[in-house]
Amino acid sequence: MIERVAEIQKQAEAEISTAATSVALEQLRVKYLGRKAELPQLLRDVAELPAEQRGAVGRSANEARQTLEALIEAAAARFEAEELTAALADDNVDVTLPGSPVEAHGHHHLLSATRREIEDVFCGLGYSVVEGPEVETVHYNFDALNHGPAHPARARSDSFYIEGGGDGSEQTLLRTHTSPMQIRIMEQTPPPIALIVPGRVFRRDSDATHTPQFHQIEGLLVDEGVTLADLKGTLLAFARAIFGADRELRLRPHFFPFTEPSVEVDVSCFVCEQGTVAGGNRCSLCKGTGWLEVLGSGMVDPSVFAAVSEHGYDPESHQGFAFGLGIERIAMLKHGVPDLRFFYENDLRFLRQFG
Ligand code: 2NL
Repeated sequence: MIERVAEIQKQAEAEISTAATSVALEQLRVKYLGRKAELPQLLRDVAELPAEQRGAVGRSANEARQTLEALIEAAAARFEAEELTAALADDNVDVTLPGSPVEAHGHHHLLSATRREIEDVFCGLGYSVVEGPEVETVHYNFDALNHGPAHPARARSDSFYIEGGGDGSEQTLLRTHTSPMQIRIMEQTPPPIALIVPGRVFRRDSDATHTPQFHQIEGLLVDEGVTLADLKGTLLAFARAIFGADRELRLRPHFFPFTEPSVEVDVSCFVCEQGTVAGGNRCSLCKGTGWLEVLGSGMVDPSVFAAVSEHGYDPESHQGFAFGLGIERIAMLKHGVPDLRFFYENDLRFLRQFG
């Protein structure tokens, strides 16, 4: 029996030394040390041997088993190290190589792209971009902005009022413009200030040129010694950045509750020469006038400053200008969009033209 143990050990050692992979090695472990293998069986049978043989056979079989176990363990450790090294070499990534980014899918909606384009222009002029709440109080939306008690926009039929206000708390509504946030900023920040407020606004209106929800950007600058010339220069920079370097501006007198004087601002048409297109025909974009109305504006009315006078806004020492524009209107003019409703219908054939 002792010879048989030696034979098994010799054969196993030879096979273990030539095993080429950890899988092959595992097969050898099962073959020589597994439950059904000869050597462990031999060890189990030792108990049945005559007493004088038990010691010697048991010892040699046990030693053989331990030797083989140690050999297999050593070989397994070697394979593990080799295989890890190989896997690491395989996986070697040079993180300094340029990436291969996935191709971009989708793009901004034309209204978002236009808003960001306008934001960029005013950021370049040193303005901050600020956003505010869509549900506002009557105080911020109307009173502080010099909208008198009889102003038509206050009517239930023109604005979206939120239920409530009957318990003595202030009546709220969906903001009809983003200027309430400019009042909030003046309450928090002493002059000088320069900011624009983009955002969604709400009016009870619905036809080809009005939707109950649209997007606005309002701007406000307050400092000492600000004049209408500053307003015109600022808006000219805006008009040239958005509509082209050759644009001119025209200011027409108008009325807004929160500015005095107030002006409507036209930009010179960018598809024609003074209303006439090639061939002598009337320009269809500006209707032959040579001008496109783009926004409303003016010098901040002293009574608006009165609403924030305890925050450092004194109309004796400070002046400001403000303007409001519709993002939809700017996008329609610039890209020739014929109907406001295209912006909200989510027809991909429309949206994808502006990718
Ligand atoms: C338009 C043009 C305008 C303003 C908005 C404003 C804001 C403050 C003070 C003074 Cl906090 N004015 N905003 C000024 C002029 C025009 O919007 O077409 N609105 C109906």
